[in-house]
Amino acid sequence: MMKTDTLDQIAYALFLAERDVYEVTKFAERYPELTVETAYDIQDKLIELKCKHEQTSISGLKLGLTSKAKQQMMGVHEPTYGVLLANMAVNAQHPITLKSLIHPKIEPEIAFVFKQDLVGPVVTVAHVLTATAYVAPAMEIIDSRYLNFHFTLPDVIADNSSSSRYIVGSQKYAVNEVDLVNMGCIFTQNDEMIATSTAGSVMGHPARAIAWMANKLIARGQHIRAGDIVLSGALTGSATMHAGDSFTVSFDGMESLSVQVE
Ligand code: OOG
Repeated sequence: MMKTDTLDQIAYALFLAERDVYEVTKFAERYPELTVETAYDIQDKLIELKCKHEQTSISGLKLGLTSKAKQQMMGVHEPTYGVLLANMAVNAQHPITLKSLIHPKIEPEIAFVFKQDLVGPVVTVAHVLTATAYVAPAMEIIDSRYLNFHFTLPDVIADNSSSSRYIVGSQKYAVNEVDLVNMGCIFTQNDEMIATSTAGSVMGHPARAIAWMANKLIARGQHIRAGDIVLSGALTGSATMHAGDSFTVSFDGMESLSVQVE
């Protein structure tokens, strides 16, 4: 068992690393007793700190490491989730600044916006689809607070699953308007195609990743709320962001979404 004080210290160290834009070393090496459950306790504490100090609130949730491409890239073989805050939302109309970020990467995502609460423990793909108001193309900027983006599963969970910023397209699509298994995805950087994928690369169906999370959340007394935005996890590996880059994600049947880096 780890002491509450230690959990508070880790949460605060991660909070400061993000606020003051520097890397920290992994905690799992120093605290071999750090489990996945304890890591989610740290994540909760980190979110509390961020809501209080940044005067923001929870806007939704994100899944991480739900596709083979991402699991292989990061050497972690289980999905994770994290919390999205209102101040992480970025408008695609404006160039994105990298000033306050450590070593940001960007990846294509599908956003689900909920019209009903979704409460585990027996949530299925069908329940997720019924509770969804709409889906939209999205991108997530991840920015691990760990040195060289290296972490173990508990480390990345404590760090809110590397969450940093998110961008959601303005066009909304009903779940039956798009093929959430076979829909192709093309990810381009500076007009060059860097990765392709299909919606089903996320656990066979992105709604399956969300069902997995809903069934995990209930064990912690939490659930997906009506109005929440949920990112179902990257469909491809992530791309390192540099000043001047542009990124576009194009899904079959959805309007493409582009961002420009300042
Ligand atoms: C962990 C978060 C990954 C995704 O969608 O796979 C993630 C990381 O790679 O830093 O958000």
